[in-house]
Amino acid sequence: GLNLTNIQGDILIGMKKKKELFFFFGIVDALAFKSNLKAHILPLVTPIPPLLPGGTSPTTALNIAFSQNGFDALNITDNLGDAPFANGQFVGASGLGDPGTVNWIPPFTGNKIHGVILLASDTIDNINNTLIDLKSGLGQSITEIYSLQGAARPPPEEGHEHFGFLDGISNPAVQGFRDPSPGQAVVSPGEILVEDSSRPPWAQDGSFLVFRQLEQLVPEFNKFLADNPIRAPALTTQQGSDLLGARMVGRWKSGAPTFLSPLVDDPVLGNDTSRNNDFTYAAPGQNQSDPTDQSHTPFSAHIRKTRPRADLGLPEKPKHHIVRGGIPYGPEQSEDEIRSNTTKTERGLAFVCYQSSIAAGFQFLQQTWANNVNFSKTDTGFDPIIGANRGAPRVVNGLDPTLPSRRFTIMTDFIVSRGGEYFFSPSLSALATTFSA
Ligand code: N7H
Repeated sequence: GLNLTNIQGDILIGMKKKKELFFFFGIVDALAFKSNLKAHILPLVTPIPPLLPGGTSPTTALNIAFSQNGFDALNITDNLGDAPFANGQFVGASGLGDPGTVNWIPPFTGNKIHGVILLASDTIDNINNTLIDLKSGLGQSITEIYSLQGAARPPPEEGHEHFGFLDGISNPAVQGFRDPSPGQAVVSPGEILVEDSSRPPWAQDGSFLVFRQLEQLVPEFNKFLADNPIRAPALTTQQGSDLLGARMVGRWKSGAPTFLSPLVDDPVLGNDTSRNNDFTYAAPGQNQSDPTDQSHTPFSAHIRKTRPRADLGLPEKPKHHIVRGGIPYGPEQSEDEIRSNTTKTERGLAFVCYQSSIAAGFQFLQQTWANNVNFSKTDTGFDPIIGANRGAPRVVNGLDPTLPSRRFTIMTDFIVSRGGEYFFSPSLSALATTFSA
């Protein structure tokens, strides 16, 4: 079985608090860092059990992860066998569809970040108090490079990302950890946690953490929907715009899947965890999905590109699952931004996901599925949400259910990558040995 007390909590369950701070640091003095880690950080690291229902979650939960440059700084020379991790995200930016690194914020350029500490709590005050302890514990052994404060949106938008859609609905269930809810993907632990014997023994129970600061141009996204409503006799203009947005994601703002509620939102369905993920894109009675049918959910829809379910045959193929644990950052839109259809203050998603292979997980989903105009069928176009064409216009097909051949050309991205890094989130026992002195 899984050694839950040895696994950092964010990996399988998420720290799930209202506020989360990402504290990015460089290591200045390796030996001092290792002894400070052992004395002051390790006791604060939150494994899975306290985060489980009925567990006693600490006021502020804490996890820590290291980049390849951090490994180098600590003189940890074992090869983790993950090429994207070894190269760092900066080198691979264009491959992910970013227009190079022109939009990257300076802290993420040049692979200068050695590690990240994730601090999650219900208030920013709690986080800041833990941060003070942490900084005094680490002293001069580190240097602070950058912090990003994430926060759940205020009610009634709590749990929704900045475009307005409920998030955190569909994550895979790891076999032997928790029972799957209907429609949830079931994956072997080795798809998320490092388990194979080709990796160093101390890497077992760890996972690769992908971090991306993804800016969302919310007023611009809303203008696109307002300008391009789906037109059908039964729909008002507003309903037509809402339908376009829902088909871009594959879910309505409430979380209801368009596959189960194709024309209007159904908030009762959206809220019902026994039904809101229970579908495969196959028509009833079919085992495989109908290769021509996108009447309910476009092949290009964000959730269909990133988890094609029956489109690749059933039972669902292993390998390309990730556990997502991001949180929004930045303020709500101002009146001025809404009026002018123009973003004036940055907001977006502090995207976090976990997998045992970045090449098979995040990188595959972004490059081979979302950015691939011929996935999962010929000429589907880009994923209209995260698909990226190095800043060039993106063609998206299948969005208009009244005319599936209608091609949309999206001139500007609604999500702008501000950069990120690849990290490894070690087990608690590895933190106590390999990373300690
Ligand atoms: Fe995505 N969005 O608001 O539109 N995502 N995503 N994502 N995403 C999902 O099912 C969003 C991003 C996946 O199992 C939902 O939990 C935004 C990246 C996967 O059926 C919504 C951003 C990658 C799933 C969004 C963003 C993924 C998923 C529905 C960036 C990987 C589950 C809620 C700002 C490369 C698919 C849910 C499944 C769901 C949005 C990024 C992947 C609403 C705004 C970079 C695998």
